[in-house]
Amino acid sequence: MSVEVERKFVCNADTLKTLEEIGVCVGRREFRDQYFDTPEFDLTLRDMWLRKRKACWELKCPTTVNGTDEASGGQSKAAALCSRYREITNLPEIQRRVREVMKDIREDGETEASPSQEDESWLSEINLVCFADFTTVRQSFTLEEKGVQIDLDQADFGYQVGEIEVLVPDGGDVQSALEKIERMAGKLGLTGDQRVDGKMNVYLQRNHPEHHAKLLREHVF
Ligand code: V4E
Repeated sequence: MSVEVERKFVCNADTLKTLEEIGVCVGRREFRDQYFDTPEFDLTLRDMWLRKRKACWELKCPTTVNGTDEASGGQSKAAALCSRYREITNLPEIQRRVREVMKDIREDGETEASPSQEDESWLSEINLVCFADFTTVRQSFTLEEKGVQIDLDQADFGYQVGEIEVLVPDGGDVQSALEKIERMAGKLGLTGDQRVDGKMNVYLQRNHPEHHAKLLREHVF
């Protein structure tokens, strides 16, 4: 399990020029994301994001422990522009965590973890449906700062966003990841002091405005 620390940014012509000057493009790929939740949005209202990308499952969860942010030591202005999520990619562990949220729906514990990535019966067992489905073309860059990746995403619903990302292994140093991201933002000349919307934020705004409004009210977004 690792923690993904990232800062989104708006990539204008100047930022792109700087990125091409100081970074190396390491690839361009296209992927489809499908996000799942109950019809009542039990997961996303808890800031839990269940996704299937290229046949791999991933659950992103808050890094908070008992309501306290693990990285709260360094809530500088720059850190506040970053998000931190625990990434879980092990399917049985994903199913265990999702079932934990749904335990009031299936308390008898009779559903076992599905043995394979292909067997998707667990989704309907716990009433999960796809609420977002979109494709992204992603261009990735690396720079001399070790462990930092920059992605430029173009989603098929007409939204473009950049992100500076550092993956911190379990027990690793989130604070130093935040510092790396801040340095990188400086090198790219990013001056904005407002959080930039991610793809999902914009997708929900356009496709599920009521749920988007609820996520704002609940301070998930
Ligand atoms: C919506 C959301 C999550 C879903 C994944 O979002 P994101 O990491 O932006 O997607 P993507 O395609 O860049 O994934 P990657 O390839 O990096 O794995 S995870 C957390 N949220 C909620 C959220 C939030 N509360 N605030 C902000 C600014 N963004 C997202």
